Amino acid sequence: MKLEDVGSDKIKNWVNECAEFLMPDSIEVIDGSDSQKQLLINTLKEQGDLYDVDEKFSPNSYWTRSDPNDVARVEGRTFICSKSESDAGATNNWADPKEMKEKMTSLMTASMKGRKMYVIPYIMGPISSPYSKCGVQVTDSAYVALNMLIMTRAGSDALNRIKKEGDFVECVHSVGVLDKEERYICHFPEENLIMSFNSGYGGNALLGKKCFALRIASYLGKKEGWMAEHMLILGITNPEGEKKYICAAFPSACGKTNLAMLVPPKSYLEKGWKVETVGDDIAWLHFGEDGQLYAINPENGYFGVAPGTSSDTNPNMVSALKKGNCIFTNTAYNKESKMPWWDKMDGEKPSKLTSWLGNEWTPGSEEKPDHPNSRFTCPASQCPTIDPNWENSNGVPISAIIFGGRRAKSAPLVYEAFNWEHGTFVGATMASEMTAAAAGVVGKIRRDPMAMKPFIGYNVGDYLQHWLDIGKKEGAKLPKIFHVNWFRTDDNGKFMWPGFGENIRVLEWITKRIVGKVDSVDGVLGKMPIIQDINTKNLSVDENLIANLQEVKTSAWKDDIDSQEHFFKEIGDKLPDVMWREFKALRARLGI
Ligand code: OXD
Ligand code: MN
Repeated sequence: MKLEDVGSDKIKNWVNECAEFLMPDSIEVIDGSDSQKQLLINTLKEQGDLYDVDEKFSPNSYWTRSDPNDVARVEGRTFICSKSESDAGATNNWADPKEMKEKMTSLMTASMKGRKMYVIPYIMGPISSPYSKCGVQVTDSAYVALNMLIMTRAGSDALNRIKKEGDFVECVHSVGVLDKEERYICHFPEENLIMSFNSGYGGNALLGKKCFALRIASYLGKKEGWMAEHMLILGITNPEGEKKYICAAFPSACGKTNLAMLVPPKSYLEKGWKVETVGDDIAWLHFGEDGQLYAINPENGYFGVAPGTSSDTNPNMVSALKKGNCIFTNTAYNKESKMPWWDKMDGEKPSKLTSWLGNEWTPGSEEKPDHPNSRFTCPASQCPTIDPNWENSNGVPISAIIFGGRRAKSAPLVYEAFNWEHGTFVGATMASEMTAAAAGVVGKIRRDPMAMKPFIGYNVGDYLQHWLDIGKKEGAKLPKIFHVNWFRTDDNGKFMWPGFGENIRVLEWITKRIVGKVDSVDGVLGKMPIIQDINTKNLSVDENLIANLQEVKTSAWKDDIDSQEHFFKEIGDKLPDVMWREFKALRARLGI
């Protein structure tokens, strides 16, 4: 579509302003049509950037690889440009908005010379939900345009909505020359503006996702009385046919996508338990008229980590990929069979591959064939367990919020917060221990409040206050808050809990707590399950397993308490007093 035909002066004027300094050779508006999508694919193929994937494995799917220096989010180069520095807070890099805009405009000047500029109107959230919000992204990357067509509702529906509402988040993106020294991902929350330069990686370049749906949206949520959270959304139905929706926040590498698509073990399936998927990464939560919190998934696709994805760990994801329409980025690729390959993928490891770096790979090669952060982009609707309400305009009613982390010794398998304020504290003190593979410092605690540390678009102290304010809303029927830990290890460093599909045993307890079917016992950390209430039938485990998993050893909490205190001090004056009160109460209960 031509810019003249968009029918919105607001979009036209803004795009022309962008074009003035970006200086593209031509402009094309993304309308979402199949023919246009095919042209994007052809363009990338002609450039040698996109390769066919075997139709029998995944039809209409492609393999690509990125520049080796551009494979992940760059927190150090990500900025919140609020007028006042104190509005960015301890967890963000801050820059003055006027200075940063000048800097970005100057850096990006003429960056699209010789290139086409794509204009992508898109909606975050179901097309006609009152809770959805629109954006328009300009970009010089056909790869980004293609991915945005999967990850968001992009094209004419979005254009029509923007024409009606007049409002959109302005998203300026150019891959530039991928210079990592001049890579900037900048957010201007007070102006509904995002500027991103020198990266084509998902989290830095598909601006609807982390930049809009979390950083800008969390700021808007604070202003407008709702919440944008780094949470999966799932529906769980028990054998009596009662269904509850649950949100869950976990830091990266804790299995969020796997939990969202959980396949219950045979004994649960036979009884009639069912888990359905609303979203795997982001939830926008609003109060309904009945005082309950309702969640929508603002995304339209999965941007999942490929390594580790298999029929054992996530059969639903594998089925979704096999339906096609996917893009595989930075996995390895078999040029003969046209198959992507990643670590732990189903089937035999081929003896010859093209690595993510573009080199010929054989088992003797020193480099790894796939990048550990290699990804697939896949339409959400293809998930076999997609929830019938996943696009419901009103969202789905949330009965529980789960926080979790990777904790070898400290956190038990599950506990429930005493109340909303305590639950906010449980979320605020969320943490995960780094694995040897990731950081080389096994056991080092990384604090990650609500798994939102890199995604809160304003001051983390104000963010925690917003959680407390949500809890004070008159007439609110708040979800219960829980904490889980699938990663406790024994003295030999082995995981004690089987995890994956068996996690439904913990979800079962949670659903029973929601309706008051089981009691709890007050413990040091929160309300603990009565051991027998966690079902271990058909699990070949030690009879003391649950008791061992629920044990809270004071000695294991000493470092954590010190690290919590340190983190709260870092947050500074804006940390709500309630957080210090809860911290002191926990320390007293632990007796340390
Ligand atoms: C993330 C992601 O980095 O979802 O959290 O990609
Ligand atoms: Mn995420």
